[in-house]
Amino acid sequence: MALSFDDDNSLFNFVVKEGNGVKGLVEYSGLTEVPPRFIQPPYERFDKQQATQSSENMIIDLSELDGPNHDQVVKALAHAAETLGFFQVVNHGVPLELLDSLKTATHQFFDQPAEKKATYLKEVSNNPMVMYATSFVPEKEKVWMWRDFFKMTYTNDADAFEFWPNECKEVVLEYIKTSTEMVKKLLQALIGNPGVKLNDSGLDPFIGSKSVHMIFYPTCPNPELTIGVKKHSDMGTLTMLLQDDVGGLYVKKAGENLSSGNEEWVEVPPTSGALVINVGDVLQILSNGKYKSAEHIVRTTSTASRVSIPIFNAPVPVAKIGPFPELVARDGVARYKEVTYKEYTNNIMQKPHGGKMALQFASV
Ligand SMILES: O=C(O)CCC(=O)C(=O)O
Repeated sequence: MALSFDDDNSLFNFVVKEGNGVKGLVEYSGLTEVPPRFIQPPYERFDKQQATQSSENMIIDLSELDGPNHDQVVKALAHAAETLGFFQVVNHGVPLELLDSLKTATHQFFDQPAEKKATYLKEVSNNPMVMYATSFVPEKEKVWMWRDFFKMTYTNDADAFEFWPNECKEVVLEYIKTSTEMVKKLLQALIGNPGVKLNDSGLDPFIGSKSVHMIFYPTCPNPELTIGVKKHSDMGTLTMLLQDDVGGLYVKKAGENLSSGNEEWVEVPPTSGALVINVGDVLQILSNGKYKSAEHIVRTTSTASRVSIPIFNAPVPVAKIGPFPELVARDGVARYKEVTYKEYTNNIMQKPHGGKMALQFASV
């Protein structure tokens, strides 16, 4: 008997509990309309006609960071972090073949049968280092996002070797290893620009928690009604993201008077060989508001499925997050109070995913 996906219970069982995900739903007897559970209220939807191309060049060549053009590159990084909060980097030191292998590994992971993926469900795996899920927290969300994801938490290489899936652990570990160098350089440049001196070990507490997500956005029969990821800013320090050539990531232009419904969105265009970088809430706090953790959104499309692979670089839970004293002295005011990262994330987890409301928790 065919399943009816208008019934919330059978939808939950099929998509979440049995591990079919949104991908399985699309593949099941050729879905022509999304079930009501995926229909977003109008204020959460996204119309790509309203988005624009950025008038600025978002691509920064990092090969110049160690050469005679160092100061210009730092200026470009700081300008991007202060304005859009998003930029893309090329010549970043992460091998291009590795980027291809990561996209392939992501497709291979999601192409596995539901029974295999279901072994990584939170309730099944009993392993805090991996999690396969759909949407964000489907048990709690009234409306689901149109995506599946697989999260790998990084603590150290030995744990990753033991607990991550054989099929992708090597390639993902290499991704972390090669990108951490670059992330440290970016942070040195961004934090050093307003005059804060931190050596490598000073930076470590702010990027000591890492997780890698492999995300799959299936094709969607009703892109105008659904969303891949809702508007949100990232809570960590700096996010690095690899996207394929399908596109769908948009960033909100900063502007105090751009209210809901009146927002301006700019596409982050797929760029061969580039990695997308964005400022997280923590860097906004550390920089006393100089750098912006921009809200972003992922739309769905009916024409192609999309994969992306972000690494979320975040502080260790006990790290104290507050504006650097040098910046408070320079600005004459502390715009945020000091909280531990654990307090910050606990506050976010109690709220629905979305927007930038979490930052108010740390605001003075
Ligand atoms: O897939 C993307 O391009 C962005 C993903 C994202 O924003 C997230 O997972 O928080």
